[in-house]
Amino acid sequence: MKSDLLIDVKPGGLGKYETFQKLMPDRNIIDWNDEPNRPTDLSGVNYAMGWHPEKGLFARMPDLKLMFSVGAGVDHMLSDDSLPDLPLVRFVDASLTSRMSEWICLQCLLHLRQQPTYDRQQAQRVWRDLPQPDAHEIRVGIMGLGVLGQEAAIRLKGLGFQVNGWSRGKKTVPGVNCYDDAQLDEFLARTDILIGLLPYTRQTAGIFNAALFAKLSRSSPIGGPVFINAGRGKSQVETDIISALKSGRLKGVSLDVFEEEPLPQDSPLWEMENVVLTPHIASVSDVKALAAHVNNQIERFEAGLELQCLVDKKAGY
Ligand code: NDP
Ligand code: OXD
Repeated sequence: MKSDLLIDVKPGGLGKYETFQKLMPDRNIIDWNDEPNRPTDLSGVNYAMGWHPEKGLFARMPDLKLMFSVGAGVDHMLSDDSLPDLPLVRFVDASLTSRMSEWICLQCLLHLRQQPTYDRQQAQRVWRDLPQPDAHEIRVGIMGLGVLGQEAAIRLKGLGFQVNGWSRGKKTVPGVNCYDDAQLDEFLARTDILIGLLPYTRQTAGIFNAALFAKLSRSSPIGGPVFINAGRGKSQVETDIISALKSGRLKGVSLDVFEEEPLPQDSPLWEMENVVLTPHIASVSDVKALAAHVNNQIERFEAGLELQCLVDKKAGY
């Protein structure tokens, strides 16, 4: 039997550790969610994977060599002060990237085609058409031009939108106007639909706030700026989003992530106009792809090869 892999994923998160066992029959897979059968001694565990894992859990594994995040984001792991100083591998995969691009394109098209208004009209049996700009008149600005942001940019280009992107270091993406850290104001002034695909770090905490919304272009052909966020909820200030929607500073929003998840029942966002909410499902990790990715990285590690998708823990993503 090869060394243990411990999986700490709450039910409703992944919950299918059997997929891992099937792919790695000669490894002892510990399902940390199976409380009655949890081992007390965690020696022998060389690999551990989590999604919002119990704080302090990874520090209890004296033989741990490699850590995995179930998702692309790792803020849920790095927030554990006791996390061992070991390599951390995040999830990067074609299905995850594709799912995110689908969600982003869907939201951009919903706002371009004014679907929230037509939904309201349908509920009231109102037959009324609205002026309709074309995609090529709309400038979409993506904050976070990483794996997910770059693919979304390319797909949005394919739909005819003008696409701009902003990241810490300047990127080169065909057909996309790329801006770096120092050019945020310039980037925002040219944005009609703003997309958040940033990781949650000290630098990005609360970045989507009233001051930032005030810098967005005021000449959007769809009647005002739209904010779409699928990065992390703690990068947005929801009270500022609500005020901006009320004042008309924002025309609409689509949010998949929230400061607190699940979104509290008493949040005004639930009932506001031009607000599209989804429960952190923009891009869910596919369990088979995840198991293959983890297995592949463990095999690389054991063969002495370089690991892929390593997190820069200092940068926080
Ligand atoms: P990457 O690490 O590939 O990309 C992150 C991007 O953000 C990079 O372009 C990076 O800049 C940029 N960035 C980070 N910090 C800053 C900063 N302070 N200022 C400017 N730019 C910054 O991540 P992914 O694209 O794979 O994923 C992005 C995030 O999406 C994840 O961290 C996660 O939070 C979220 N996510 C949400 C999902 C959902 O279902 N809602 C699903 C999957 C992911 P640079 O390129 O210069 O390093
Ligand atoms: C992720 C997520 O980070 O689903 O992968 O949020």
